[in-house]
Amino acid sequence: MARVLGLDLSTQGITLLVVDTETASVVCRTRVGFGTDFPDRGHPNGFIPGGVGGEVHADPLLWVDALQLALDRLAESVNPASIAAVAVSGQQHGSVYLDATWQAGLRADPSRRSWSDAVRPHLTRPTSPIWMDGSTAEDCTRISPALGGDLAVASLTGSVPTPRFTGPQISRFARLQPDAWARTGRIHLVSSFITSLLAGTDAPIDTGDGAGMNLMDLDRGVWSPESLAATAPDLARKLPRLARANEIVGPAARWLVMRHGFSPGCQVVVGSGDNPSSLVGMGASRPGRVVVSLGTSDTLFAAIAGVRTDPAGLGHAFGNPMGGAMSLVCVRNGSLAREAVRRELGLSDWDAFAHAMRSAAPARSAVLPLEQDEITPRRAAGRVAVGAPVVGAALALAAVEGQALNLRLHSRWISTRAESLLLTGGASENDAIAQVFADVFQAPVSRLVVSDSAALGAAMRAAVAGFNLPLARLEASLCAPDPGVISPRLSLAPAYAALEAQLSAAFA
Ligand code: ADP
Ligand code: XUL
Repeated sequence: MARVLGLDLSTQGITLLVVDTETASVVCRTRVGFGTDFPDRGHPNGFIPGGVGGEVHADPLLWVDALQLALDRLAESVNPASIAAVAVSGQQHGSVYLDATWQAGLRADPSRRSWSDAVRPHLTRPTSPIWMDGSTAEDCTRISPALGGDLAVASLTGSVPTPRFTGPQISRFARLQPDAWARTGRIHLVSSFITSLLAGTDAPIDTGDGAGMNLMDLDRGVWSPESLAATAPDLARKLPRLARANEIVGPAARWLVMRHGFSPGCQVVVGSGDNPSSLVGMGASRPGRVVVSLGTSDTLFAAIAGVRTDPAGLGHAFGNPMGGAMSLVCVRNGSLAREAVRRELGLSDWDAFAHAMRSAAPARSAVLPLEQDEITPRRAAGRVAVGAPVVGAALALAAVEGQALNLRLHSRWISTRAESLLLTGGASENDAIAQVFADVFQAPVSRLVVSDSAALGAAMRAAVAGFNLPLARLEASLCAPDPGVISPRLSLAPAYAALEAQLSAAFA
């Protein structure tokens, strides 16, 4: 019996899913929260609080320690030696900066030191900028003209120069810390960094996650020499190679074998980003299905035939791990903004939040709660309110309506009509929130029986790459929809169309 492991390192934690490939079923789920399991580290939501000038960084050593804890927890319920292949999904855009000898650290004797002790001396930048970072506006402005302007960058790389993307992040680091830049020999994305640890060797970056850097020629799936030259000196030498998402990186690292009980024959498959992985885990890697993920960020994505870019410069095209491309819209103020509204209303849990939502009249008003500066649309923190004034606990409904309308408005460029919406991410289990997405998009909303779509997609990639298993067979059992479909209330369509128009006007 072959088992595969999907590992998702997201903003707030790590989720592991073990899938039995014969029965195509999930046999184990394990989770470690960066804030909940490591309260002493002071990063309650997985990133370092209090960054200035738009900086949002995380501690890569916390990721490494959490990885070891997650693997220890896994071993409490599953024999790790039964796992035949593993693949990683990582929060996109985050980057780790290492010296040229870091591979020696990967090969250090696992019986003597922890994984983080082995990595620490090789970090040339102690912290990692993540997708929430907005500190690189100046770098985006520098990169753009050298490549013929924003739209030329979008048609080359899939996105206009975007502050959270890794290229602008690299540009800022090289500009402001030239000595540390000179010491840097390798830059990894979160997905390729964790994959490197698991394989004990320097792993490539897949074209799904690589597209989130403003450095890759999206059509050809290779690093763009012009983008590299416009970003930072000597960059080509510091990047791993690019690979297709079904490549095997190698067998399990000595660490996995000696410390965590994996079989030396376990194959490590190339990693990918959390959104590309989630596309696979939702059974949506062929065009026709639209996914909304309500996690720390709220995203909407779909596989597309051919590459399409957002003329407004806010949406993105990434590589689809199963071939072709995907479109994506990402809103920064997702779950943490909903949590802030919940706190403000003094609602003790999500049931109370859902009750407040159901007690208010729908489609009267919309409030976009921007706790942090927003990226879609680009707007400073604050609230944008349209429609009737909102009083008291009605804010719970109006805020979710504002978020759904904003996602609808900014995904129109994808021009794939959502015949139905597939919902995933932490907030998707909330029926009241799911109802708002059904009503605003005027489409039935389904969720899958397995809710950890990014970890599931990684496990499915491990099964396809490791055992050549047909994707359709895995999808048929693992991506089964939950029977509880939520239908849209058709009578609300005109009122939501009017609110969407008002929101659009408020952004103009
Ligand atoms: P990420 O993958 O970005 O780390 P998740 O998809 O795991 O995030 O989602 C985590 C978020 O889900 C939490 O921050 C929490 O606000 C939200 N969440 C969890 N359960 C619910 C619920 N029942 N209703 C609304 N939000 C929820
Ligand atoms: C996508 C994005 C986020 C991160 C974190 O472009 O920035 O969705 O992948 O989940």
